[in-house]
Amino acid sequence: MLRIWGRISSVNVQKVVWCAEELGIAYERIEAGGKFGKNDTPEYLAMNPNGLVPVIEDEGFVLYESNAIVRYLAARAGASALWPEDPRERADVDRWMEWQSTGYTPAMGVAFWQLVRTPEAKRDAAAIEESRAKSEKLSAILDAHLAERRYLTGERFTIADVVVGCAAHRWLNLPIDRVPRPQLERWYAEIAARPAASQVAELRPLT
Ligand SMILES: N[C@@H](CCC(=O)N[C@@H](CS)C(=O)NCC(=O)O)C(=O)O
Repeated sequence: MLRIWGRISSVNVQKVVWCAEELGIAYERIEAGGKFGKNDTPEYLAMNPNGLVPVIEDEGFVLYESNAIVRYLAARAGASALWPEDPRERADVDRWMEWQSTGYTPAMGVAFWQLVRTPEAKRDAAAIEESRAKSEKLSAILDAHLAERRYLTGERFTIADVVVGCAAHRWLNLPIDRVPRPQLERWYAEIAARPAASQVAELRPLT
């Protein structure tokens, strides 16, 4: 059976769990990272020398990096609807996955850590504001893009919606003032209502 190491409060673990649920893949999730620790043990570092979650093990095949795992699971299930085979359609999905991992999630990372994981007395207001402003700029791009289509890459739900959806979940639940983004919120409400998203969507407040 597929094994997933990682705490469900991790945005990167959420992507993998959501994807496995979408694909109907049976899995066992093992708590690791954060308050659960384990990710600094020699056994864990042998699977992922970065000591980060998630990691999967699938019949002896070990893989880390959440977006690579999500792609692997879609390919393993032969789920071309979730990760299209047509080169241009696939590139569009991949583009949004890159946008999430290199842009959107890093932009909101500081605000998340400051507001959710740092005691109020130790917070850095300027750093939060910088992170908020960057996240708003990217949220505006997402909102405008979603005004033209139901899902990120068109009329079909794909793994791009899973990974950007996890980042949007984090942004839309941060205790921070946000500019209303009707299209982003409309899209997020639709994908968060999918049964496969329940473990992600139920995480309120963020932990
Ligand atoms: N690029 C990696 C990033 C993984 C990552 O940063 N994981 C964080 C949680 S979101 C982590 O392991 N933090 C340490 C911990 O939870 O103990 C991925 O996408 O898998």
